[in-house]
Amino acid sequence: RASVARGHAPTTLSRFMLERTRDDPESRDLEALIASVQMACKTISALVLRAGLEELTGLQGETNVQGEEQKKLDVIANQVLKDALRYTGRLGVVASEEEALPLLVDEALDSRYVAVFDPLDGSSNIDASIATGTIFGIFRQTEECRLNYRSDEKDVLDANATKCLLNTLQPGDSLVAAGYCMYSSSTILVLTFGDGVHGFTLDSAVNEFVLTHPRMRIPDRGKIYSCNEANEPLWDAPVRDYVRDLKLGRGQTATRYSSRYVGSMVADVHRTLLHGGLWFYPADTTHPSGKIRLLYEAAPMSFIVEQAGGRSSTGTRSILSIHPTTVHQRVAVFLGSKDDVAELESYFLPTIVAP
Ligand code: P6P
Repeated sequence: RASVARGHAPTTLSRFMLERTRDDPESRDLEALIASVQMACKTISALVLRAGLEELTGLQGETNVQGEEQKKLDVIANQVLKDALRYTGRLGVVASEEEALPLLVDEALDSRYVAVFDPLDGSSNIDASIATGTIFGIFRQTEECRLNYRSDEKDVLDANATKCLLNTLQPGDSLVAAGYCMYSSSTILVLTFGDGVHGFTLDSAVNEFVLTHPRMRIPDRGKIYSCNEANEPLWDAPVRDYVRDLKLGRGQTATRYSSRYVGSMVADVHRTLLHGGLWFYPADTTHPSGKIRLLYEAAPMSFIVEQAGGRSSTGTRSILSIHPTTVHQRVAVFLGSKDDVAELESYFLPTIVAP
């Protein structure tokens, strides 16, 4: 693993993006967007690290569109990301977990992209210094949505811009880039452009993301399942049967799985990506459509896991194929090693009725 200490130039995220655009000038706009996202992630990482020292823990005293009590850092992280994206000029619209509706970015110069993000997922863990993360996805706008406006014009929403705001609702299959930044014992930015997954660790000595996990691949099969078991009585029977069999060693591998659950999606998915297994948040009687949001949590994470050779499913269909109808739409999520997801799906198949 490259590092500055050994005296040879490590591959930083900036250098990685430069080399990409050298081979593919089309991706130059994406390079500018990723440069602003990485700047925002560095800022959020520093804020999370100092949360306890600068009284940034605790509640903002307001609730967001989800009806959830906003943490101070939820609001700050959302503003940091919007500010970072504000003047890239490459982005016309953003959708955030912390915003009721998609927003026009302040300046759009023939911008062809839309960004969706959860600025600080798992923020309820901040006060306990447990891992949290930023999740983001980038879609291309359609041709007629190559927006051009200055900040003093964006209040005059013409019909085209309004339509472009609605064009945020795209399926995960349409993502051109997705990633997450995990704020934990180290700060790791993992991202994909649809041609493999790469992980970069923040070297605080030089404040650069350094390539430490090139071409990440998730094992085809793992030995860990990750879910909130307190909800077990509320699950549908196929999920209950699947977990019971994993515990008893009655699954396809005839080995007993271990359980790991942080309760912060970015941390649980990152561990699953590295060690394999299955992370899931099923629908249940209190969350009939699931808890995880499709547009800016499930879809970007599914894109990353599938690009690393894994799979993602609602239990009965691919998550990436679902066309969102609302910004904050929720979905049941099972994602991880492809053989583990396939085994889970087999519990949802209608039982073959004996003739
Ligand atoms: P529960 C955090 O609020 C989050 O959206 C994900 O990060 C996490 O996986 C999930 O909710 C945890 O939910 O119901 O287990 O606390």
